Amino acid sequence: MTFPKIAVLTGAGVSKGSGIATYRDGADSLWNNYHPQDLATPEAFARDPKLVWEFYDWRRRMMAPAKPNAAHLTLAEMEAVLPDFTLVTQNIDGLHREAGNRNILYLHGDIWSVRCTECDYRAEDRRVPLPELPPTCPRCGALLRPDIVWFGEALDPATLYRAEQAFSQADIALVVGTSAVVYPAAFLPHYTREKGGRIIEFNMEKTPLSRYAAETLLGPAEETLPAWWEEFKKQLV
Ligand code: BJW
Ligand code: ZN
Repeated sequence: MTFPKIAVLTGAGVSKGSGIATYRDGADSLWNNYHPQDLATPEAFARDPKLVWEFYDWRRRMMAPAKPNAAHLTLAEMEAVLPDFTLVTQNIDGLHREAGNRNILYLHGDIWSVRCTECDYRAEDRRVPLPELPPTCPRCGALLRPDIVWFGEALDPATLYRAEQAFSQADIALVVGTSAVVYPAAFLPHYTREKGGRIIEFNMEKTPLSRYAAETLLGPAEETLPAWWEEFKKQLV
């Protein structure tokens, strides 16, 4: 039997069922309450690193108790079952790793990692709260920053390349819980379609990608994704 090649792009909606606020939908979403240009840009960090770190320390406190939900667990099972499966996430919360996925491409970085603004120091740091804000580099004493990709910053080219390859080669692109407005991430599913593959979208509502999708399954991904996978698995045996 030949297994289809599957590439998955996830966004904040996949973690909504774990209690983590999304960026753009609804009154409790992050950018409805904070201006990204004040907090999630290199300019904001240069202007006021302490304020930016206070924001991320607060986010880390919100995310620390969160547990993977049924959508994350389904993606971990898919990785275990499918020989050609790539998970690409825009999320920084680490819940895919906690669910058991091992092969994850982080497009926008990881909130549990810090890196130096001057030298090449980079390390995992899961302390909540951080003892000192803003934290400084143990190697050279310069400021540390969250190891995430802010607006206007380039994504890691090797990670982006691997993601582009996976979507170009996939028979099916699953797009889960993303508003599909932030680039270059939002372009990835189009590679699959350009090569004759299908896009299947899982979201609460339609997005700019929906018109390119073979199907948009409306509803919480923690319900629709496990249900889709249960049906899909039947075709594999
Ligand atoms: C559910 C659900 C449930 C709810 N089940 N679903 C014009 C055109 C093209 C590009 C640009 C442009 N102007 C500017 C740009 C560039 C910019 C960009 O794309 N901006 C757009 C907003 C227009 N992009 C960049 O700057 C990127 N870099 C870049 O382009 O570099 C160029 C360069 C090259 C060389 C040198 C230098 C530069 C970088 C983008 C980095 C994004 N960073 C962030 C912040 C991370 C840090 C932090 O968290 O603080 O990443 S922004 C934010 O958005 C975060 C997310 O990963 C990203 C995507 O959001 P996502 O995941 O889609 O979340 P939401 O909230 O938008 O959507 C949630 C969805 O879930 C909704 O659809 C809900 O309906 C759904 N949902 N509950 C299923 N239970
Ligand atoms: Zn350093």
